[in-house]
Amino acid sequence: MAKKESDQDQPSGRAFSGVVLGCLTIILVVLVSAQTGNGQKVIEVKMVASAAGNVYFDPIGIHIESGDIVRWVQMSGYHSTTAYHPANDNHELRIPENATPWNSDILIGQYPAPGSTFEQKFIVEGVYDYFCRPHENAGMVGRIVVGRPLDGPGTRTFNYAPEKRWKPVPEAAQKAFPSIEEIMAKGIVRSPGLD
Ligand SMILES: [Cu+2]
Repeated sequence: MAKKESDQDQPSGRAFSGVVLGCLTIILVVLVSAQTGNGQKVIEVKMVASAAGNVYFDPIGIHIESGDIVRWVQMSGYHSTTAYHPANDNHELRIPENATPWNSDILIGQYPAPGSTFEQKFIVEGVYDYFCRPHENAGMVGRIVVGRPLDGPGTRTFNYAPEKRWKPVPEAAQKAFPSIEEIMAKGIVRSPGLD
């Protein structure tokens, strides 16, 4: 009799785990579609080298929400989008402590050619400063606020930790950043170098 019971248990056990698996799959599908269907946005930032010789990111400052994606689009000239982070040539840390640094390296194409865009998803709240590798000294930088600015590396003064011997942010770049207050007030700050 004991054997018969266990024989009966096994199929119902399988059926139960099948139901659980089915429910999990449905929950997973709902979660994924909610993430891509709702809320999550793609915000574009142009990378420009103008005929007049100006190089800039436009917008230069954006306020986004956690989970949003930023897509950089190389319109003219050749640029990179590179986070201020020691992992990138020992540059000063100017993104949240536990955020992932990014570096596109110099993009190889101009929009709409392949290799003309780079995307990064932002999760951790805070302020993110980034630069263009070939044009950092010309002040080609940008700033992203994800959610609330909070208190992190991107909210500190430049060269806040000289003992770390990070590569300092060049003066032209320091002057180019829009303020966090302006980004929070406007949501989008256009590049002043527009032409
Ligand atoms: Cu550039």
